[in-house]
Amino acid sequence: MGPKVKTMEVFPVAGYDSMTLTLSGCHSPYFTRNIVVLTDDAGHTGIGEIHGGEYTRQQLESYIPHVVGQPITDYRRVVNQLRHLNGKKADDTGEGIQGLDISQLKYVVQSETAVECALMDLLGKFLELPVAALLGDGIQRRDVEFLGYLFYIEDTHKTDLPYLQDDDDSDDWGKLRRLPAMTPKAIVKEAKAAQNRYGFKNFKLKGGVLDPELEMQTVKALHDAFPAAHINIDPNGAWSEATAIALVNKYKAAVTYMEDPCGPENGYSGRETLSEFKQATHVPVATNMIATDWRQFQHASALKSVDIVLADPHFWGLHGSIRMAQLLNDWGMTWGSHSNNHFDITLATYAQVAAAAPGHITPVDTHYIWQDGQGLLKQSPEIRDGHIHVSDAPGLGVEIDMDKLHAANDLYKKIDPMYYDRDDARSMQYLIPGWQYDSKKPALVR
Ligand code: GKR
Ligand code: MG
Repeated sequence: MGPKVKTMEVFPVAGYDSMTLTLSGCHSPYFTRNIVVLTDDAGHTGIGEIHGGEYTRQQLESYIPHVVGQPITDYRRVVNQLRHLNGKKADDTGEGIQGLDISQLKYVVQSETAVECALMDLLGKFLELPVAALLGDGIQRRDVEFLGYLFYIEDTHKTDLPYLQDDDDSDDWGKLRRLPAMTPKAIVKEAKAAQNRYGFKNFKLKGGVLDPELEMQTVKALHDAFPAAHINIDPNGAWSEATAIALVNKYKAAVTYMEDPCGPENGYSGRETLSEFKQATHVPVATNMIATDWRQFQHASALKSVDIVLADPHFWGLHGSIRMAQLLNDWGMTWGSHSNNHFDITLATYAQVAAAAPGHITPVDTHYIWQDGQGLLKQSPEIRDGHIHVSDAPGLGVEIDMDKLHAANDLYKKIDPMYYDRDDARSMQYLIPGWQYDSKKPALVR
């Protein structure tokens, strides 16, 4: 039967963030995550990371009696049982996970995937194989490309919130990532600093913040500065279909693909408007909004609404994400992964899952560059030349640093509980009093 799980612990943790902007508002000074740590009777430790917040922490804690004592080799049965304890997605409006209404995010997160990850880490250590070798048809690539994820950044001095400043003056990236960046020029500078540190070849700009024309001017400035780079902008469905078509046709030379350029409007679903967008522009579409489960995916593919499905393992599970990658590859479509703020355990997980995704994949999203320096591992995976190398090291290929984990857990206990669940309206209201989320209005257009 192999080793059995001896202990399971759940650590809510916090880290610092920049004042980055999205359709949902402004990132808070802190972000939170939940970390699962398992030990087995073979003496190994397995880890998994998932979104923060008390709702998810409580779900994870309720899993403990169903995990402790179970054989790690039978982990699929264990995870399947947890999945059924969760029941149905509570927010299923049919439009997908993310109208970027952050209050709903907790219902989207599949907390059992943190346990799946930790169990696979243990199994990999037992079998002396990387997690990627245990997924799908095994390792498909050793070097996984990540994209440079750029954000507009607001001036923290407009608030009295405890945003971190001056935490890293080792290079331009360390300095710039905490400073305001609201113009095409400033975003190009941000991209250059990120490229210098991480070697990114390709970039994504988070949109849904300024007037769409201004955001496309930023995309053009990025294209002019990095003519060989693939550039993608993601307004999270905020633009009208007509705006998205007009702007993408105007700036077509600058974009390689668009991520959720438009969404539901006037009685048409996001799957319908994106299908029309594709017909009108012939520009590929990526999504983490309209194909977020298999039933939505079936409709999205029938309508030919998407080309790239960003199947984040936190939402699909590690095996679920690879099941999607295999199907997309067989159908001539493309796999990628969405991300939220995360620590380095998630970074290692993305690298393992992407290493097992067959065929051509799109560079993986990561927010990690905004958190770099706050790792929970003895050694964080390194992004070099825009890639993470997946070695033969077993499991996730990394080891938890318990001192760092306890420090991040202490920070969680120290911060105001109002930060436990993500609320991007709070900081935004310093910029625009009374600001409220509107899925059809860029955050600074009111
Ligand atoms: O972290 O603010 C953010 C992102 O906007 C995130 O919430 C999105 O879910 O990055 C994500 C996306 O690609 O839509
Ligand atoms: Mg997206």
